[in-house]
Amino acid sequence: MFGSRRAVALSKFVAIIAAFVLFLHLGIVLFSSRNNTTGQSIFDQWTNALSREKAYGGGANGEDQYSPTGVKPVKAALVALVRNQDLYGMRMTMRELEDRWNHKYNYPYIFLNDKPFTEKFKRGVQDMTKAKIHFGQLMPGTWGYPDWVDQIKAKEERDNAKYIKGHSESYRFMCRFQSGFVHKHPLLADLEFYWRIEPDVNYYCDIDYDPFLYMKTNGLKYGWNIAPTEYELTVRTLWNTTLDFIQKNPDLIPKENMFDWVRNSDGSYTKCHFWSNFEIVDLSFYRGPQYEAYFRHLDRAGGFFYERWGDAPVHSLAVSMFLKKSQVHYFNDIGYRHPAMAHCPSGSKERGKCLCDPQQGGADTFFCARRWRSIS
Ligand SMILES: Nc1nc2c(ncn2[C@@H]2O[C@H](COP(=O)(O)OP(=O)(O)OP(=O)(O)O)[C@@H](O)[C@H]2O)c(=O)[nH]1
Ligand SMILES: [Mg+2]
Repeated sequence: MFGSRRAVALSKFVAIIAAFVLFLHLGIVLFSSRNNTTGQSIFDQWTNALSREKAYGGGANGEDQYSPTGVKPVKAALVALVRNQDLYGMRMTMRELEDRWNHKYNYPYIFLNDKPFTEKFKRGVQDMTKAKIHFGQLMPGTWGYPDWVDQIKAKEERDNAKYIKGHSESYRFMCRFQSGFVHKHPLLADLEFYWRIEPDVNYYCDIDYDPFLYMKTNGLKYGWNIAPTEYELTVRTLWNTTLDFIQKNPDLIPKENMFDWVRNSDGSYTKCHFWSNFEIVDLSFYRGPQYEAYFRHLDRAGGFFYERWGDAPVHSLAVSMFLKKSQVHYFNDIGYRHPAMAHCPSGSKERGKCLCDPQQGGADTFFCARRWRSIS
């Protein structure tokens, strides 16, 4: 009896020692083994992954994921000017952006408003993301009329306007703010890039990379997705006011630019513009002296009120005057819809990552998208 108990204890002891030796051996093999492609030991890869996580703020799975509160590789945010009543439209946009992209990247949101945000709005949007959200009101003087604008003339234009949003005063304040001031808001002061978002838009496709990082790494200044033509009645004098700016400021216009995108061969305006409800921009472009001088020139002319100049044509004319085509990126891979127009990337069906039918998108066949492809 006693002898067999000793035998059992001895065999247990031997089994434990064997397991320990085996474990030790496996450990040595693993830590010293070399990976065929990188030449790094698994130990090296593991410590590198840890330090990458640290740089990106502690993302769980390496460089493609960043923690909600941590430092990101690009100082960037998703930015919207928005009203309290746009809560549910904004939640829809956020849901799609989070599902397709930002749940892995956790870039912060910045919401701006000409009125104080309600608690309901703040809670309602925060429910949609684990990323940080910053809420801000507009700086004085950035919403409304500059003192040189004749408000009676502006009202006459609104009363007689026969074009979309023509009767709206606040829409004009919005366009002027987005053209001249959003990039100067203190909440954006530390940002290198912004991605403008709007309520009620769709993001159809998984985005498996960081577009901010892509733009920064490739020296890109402006990213777009849909490019329609502008309604003539809203920009009656914008082209001539822009030509006047060019004539008065030849030193600000670089030799190499993409002005042929907006200028027809007979010198007239193509009215092509990047639809700015989606845009990813290196903010140093809007903050720079060329853009600032152009905005001031336009603002003085009063066309935000005497017509209904939109921030989209204003941004686009600036991009065309001041940037080279190689600094501007067509985010052809981002499936996107803002009411009235949609872009569904071709090949998305094969990739199986989009909730749209490439046949029904259509935006990459628009005149301005084709013209974009044709200019050098
Ligand atoms: N705070 C604030 N935001 C506004 C105001 N007007 C428009 N916005 C926001 O500015 C952005 C553009 O306004 P929209 O009304 O979407 O303009 P749009 O895209 O030309 O027109 P839609 O086809 O109606 O979408 C949206 O994010 C709006 O929420 C306003 O008076 N106050
Ligand atoms: Mg909109």
